[in-house]
Amino acid sequence: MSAQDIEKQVAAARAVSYIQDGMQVGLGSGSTSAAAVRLLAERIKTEGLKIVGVPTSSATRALAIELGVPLAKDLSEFQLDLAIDGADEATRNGWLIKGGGGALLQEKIVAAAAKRFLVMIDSSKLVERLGKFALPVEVFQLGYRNIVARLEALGAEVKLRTAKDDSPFVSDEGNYLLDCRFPADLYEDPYTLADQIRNLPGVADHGFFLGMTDTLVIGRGDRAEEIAVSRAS
Ligand code: A5P
Repeated sequence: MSAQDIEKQVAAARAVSYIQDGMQVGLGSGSTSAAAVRLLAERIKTEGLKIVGVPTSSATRALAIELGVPLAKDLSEFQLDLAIDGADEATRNGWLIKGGGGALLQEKIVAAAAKRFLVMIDSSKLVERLGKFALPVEVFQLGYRNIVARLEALGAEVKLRTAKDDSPFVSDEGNYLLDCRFPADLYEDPYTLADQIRNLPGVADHGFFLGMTDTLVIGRGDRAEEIAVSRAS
């Protein structure tokens, strides 16, 4: 296991330790979340822990089913005690960039429905300022090149995300992902940039998660550190 994978594992273990009997839990996507789902499955087996999960992607759903983690049957409405998820970048005040795995739409819906949103990262993801990681913007396929032009007009360098065979990557919702690099100064006020992106017709959502995080759990070496975050930041 690489040093980064160990940190992901450590962060996932700390996050899973917060899951209690009877909870409804949002299950994130990506490799850190997959580690958490595996640890949760272990607790279900060994402790008889009873929980109901709400997955944030088809990949997490498949993993949970494979490991016997119970999932909510009705996904038309849910209130969650806790949601746990990874991130591609996080600041100390809990601003995130997510969507590196292409699951940001469901991740945001699930995080927003949780009383507590706990974000698990390895130490390399903690940044002073967002923006090193390209911001994923999920767009409808119809007229997506128009949106590329509009994002470029905002100053972004835009790359259509591709799959292994070089065809466009398609999200669980059938959308495309545009990975955007904006000029550094625009990240100083991510709320304004987020609104500008969100207001473009054809944008399904963007990977900024602002004012949503309650706790950052950071894997550092073989230890987990925690930062409590104010949602107002
Ligand atoms: C999935 O769309 C993302 O938001 C992930 O949460 C993020 O990419 C973190 O992934 P890893 O845990 O694999 O680093």
